Amino acid sequence: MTRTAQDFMDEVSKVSAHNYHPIPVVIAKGEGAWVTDVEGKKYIDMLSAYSAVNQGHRHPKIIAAAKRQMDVLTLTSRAFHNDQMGPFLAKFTKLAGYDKALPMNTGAEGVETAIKAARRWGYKAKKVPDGKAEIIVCENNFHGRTTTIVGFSTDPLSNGGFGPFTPGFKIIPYGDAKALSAAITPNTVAFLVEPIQGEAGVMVPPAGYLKQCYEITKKNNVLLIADEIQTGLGRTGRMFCHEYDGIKPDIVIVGKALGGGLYPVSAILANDDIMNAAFEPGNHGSTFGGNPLACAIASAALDVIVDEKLCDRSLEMGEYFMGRLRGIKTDKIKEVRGKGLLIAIEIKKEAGRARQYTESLMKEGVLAKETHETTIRFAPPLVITKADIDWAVEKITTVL
Ligand code: IF1
Repeated sequence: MTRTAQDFMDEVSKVSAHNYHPIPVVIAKGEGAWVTDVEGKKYIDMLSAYSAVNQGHRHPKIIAAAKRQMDVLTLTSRAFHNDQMGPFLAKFTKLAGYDKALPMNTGAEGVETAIKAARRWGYKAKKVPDGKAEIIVCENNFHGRTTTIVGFSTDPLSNGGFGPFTPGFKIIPYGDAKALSAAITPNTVAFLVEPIQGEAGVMVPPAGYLKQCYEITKKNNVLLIADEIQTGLGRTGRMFCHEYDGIKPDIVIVGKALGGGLYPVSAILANDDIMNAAFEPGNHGSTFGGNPLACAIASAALDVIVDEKLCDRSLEMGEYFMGRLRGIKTDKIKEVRGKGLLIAIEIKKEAGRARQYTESLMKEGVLAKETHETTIRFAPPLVITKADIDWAVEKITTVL
């Protein structure tokens, strides 16, 4: 007897920890911007695994690169060199405009790597007294799930009961450059910020915010660390969202779509002054970070973004999509906001809860994910077509 979606969900409920409350769909296949469930129903993917599938599901060039590499070499650890890491990092650093990159696996590891880099730089280059380094972060941040990272989260759901936490973090309001100025002390080594806060509800800061922050950090010999894990690699209509502010953060953290939708690959980018101050043989690493399979996949993932002009496409399709959403005639929408293909509909409080809408959308064949009570987020693969968007807007209109 074939198993129904309900059978799969019941099984997960029994054998898996209950650390998620997924939309009740069981996906079995994906291609481009579309996925198919175990019962053969097709859906448009309006989440892209939180921007990890920017290139679309199973992009043929990325799959081919992975298969090629799997047939020759997959893992060596960093105890030995492999022939894929150098070429990948050369391509990546040239594209991003930094001297060096340090590859890891998940986004949270990338963030941890940036925190370690900033602290070491602070002690060695800025001469902060030992053990006193401070890093400034923002309210409603989301940077990952490690104990250090959730320790500076302001979301009780993320860190409740997981303490004690790592000291050395100071929290300021997001989007407020004056608050950054006021929070800096002689021991501040870095300001860690998302160019757009994703999990907080696609919160786009005031225009020029990052530029102001950059100027403040430069004046005070503080590093600006941009967490571009969700906003990077074309998602917001540029390769990196910080390009809108015409700045170059001291450290950029990249993840998600760097793995081309099939493998966890993250990295930090920085110039020699920081990388050389921070790292020496033995003080940081990862068994899987920089492995040849990851590097072959990430290299192809970058090629697809460049060759298929996915940044321009994201900008163009994002503007079209946002325009169409703003044109929906309904009294339920409070605001449509976003940049590129990172978009949110804020529904009015009296219109119910976002979750009702994402579940109704699922029944109509549109997979989106709510965040908090009143925000529905839309972040489709950047390869999405205008026809796909039109199809989705029709369903979204029906639901709203
Ligand atoms: C989950 C959220 C999104 C991130 C930024 C670092 C990380 C993330 C800006 C850590 C990860 C993911 C985690 C995933 C859901 C998703 C998410 F809702 F939780 F907040 F995208 F909005 N910096 N975000 O967005 O990267 O270690 O996960 O690779 O279920 O926890 P990771």
